Amino acid sequence: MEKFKEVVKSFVSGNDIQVAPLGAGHINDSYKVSVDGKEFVLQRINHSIFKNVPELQNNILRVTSHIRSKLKERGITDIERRVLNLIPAKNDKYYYQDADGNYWRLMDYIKDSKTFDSISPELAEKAGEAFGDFQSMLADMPGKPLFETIPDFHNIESRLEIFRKAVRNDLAWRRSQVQYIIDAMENRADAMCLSERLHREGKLPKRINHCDTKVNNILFDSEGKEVLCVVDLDTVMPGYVLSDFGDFMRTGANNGKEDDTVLSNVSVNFAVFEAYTKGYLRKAKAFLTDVEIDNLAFGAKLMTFMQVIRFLTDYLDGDLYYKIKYPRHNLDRTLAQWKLLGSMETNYTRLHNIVKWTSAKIY
Ligand code: GN1
Ligand code: MG
Repeated sequence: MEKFKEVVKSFVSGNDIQVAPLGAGHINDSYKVSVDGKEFVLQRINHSIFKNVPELQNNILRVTSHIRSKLKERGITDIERRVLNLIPAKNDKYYYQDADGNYWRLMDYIKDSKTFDSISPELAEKAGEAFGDFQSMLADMPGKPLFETIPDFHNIESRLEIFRKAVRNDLAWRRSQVQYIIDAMENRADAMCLSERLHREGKLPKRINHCDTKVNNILFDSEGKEVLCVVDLDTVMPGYVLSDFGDFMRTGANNGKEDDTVLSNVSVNFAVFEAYTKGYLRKAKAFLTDVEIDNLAFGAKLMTFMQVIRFLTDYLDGDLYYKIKYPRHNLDRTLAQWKLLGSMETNYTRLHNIVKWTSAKIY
């Protein structure tokens, strides 16, 4: 507690400081803090993953400032609930480094908000609008390109390289147990590199993406009816729009959980898929190219495949990256994501048609 107080006081002054754990992220540690009654979110930034915290915080500052100015132009009145607000530390930086080398940041807590791990079609449509709007607001952000907070974060070719290295090294002696999954993923690997090939051929652009469009990175109002704000901006960086579309589908359009151990629960939720597509294209169609739209459904398969690869890599490495709750957690995550991938593959024509027909109805 004394430690937390020292950190909080490096940002704001106060007497009565309360701290409680918050959220379920796999990477950073988050806390809800109250200082003399005013509420904040305090986060310890995982700097073994985000290696350049000053650049990371600078990205978030640029992105939130740009969004704030767009919301002002639109005449939005409750801006403090619609975009994250970073609090500067007393040293005027947007982070504080403690004596142990840990990095911390503080933000205003958005009141009367909640998150979901799975959602209804009605909410999915609103979430689609929110992420479509997020990309469109950032489309004209001035200045140099955003810093890549994790280089090659959603680059499947580089993810496959890292995966193959983990297979070769077999650090945790788990390879023989999962060889059948490794083989199944290798069979798909070449087809999954389509987006990188399209980019090299000049057919698929990079735009500012959120790069972690998990359903629980959207704050809804306390009644769970309206989207308030998109959060978790650590990975906002240049990428393909199909990644953002696909990662939402991976997490939102799944009838099961990301780490479901009852695999029969896991399959594509078509109603959510269609509703999100509708909301997203309503906001985004105007700035997307035909190639981007034609590859959105591929993005759902790609991001699910990538997540199988990432969880399996971490399982092979002996659980170095993701926080785990029990020893085989990364294996359960791998199996559940593989099951979802299978469901997307079986139904791919249907998913592709949903995007095509939805897009045809939007002008
Ligand atoms: C991580 O921050 P969090 O827990 O929402 C990860 C995402 C993965 C996700 C899998 C920086 O997201 O890329 O898709 O876990 N973030 C990072 O659930 O690696
Ligand atoms: Mg994240």
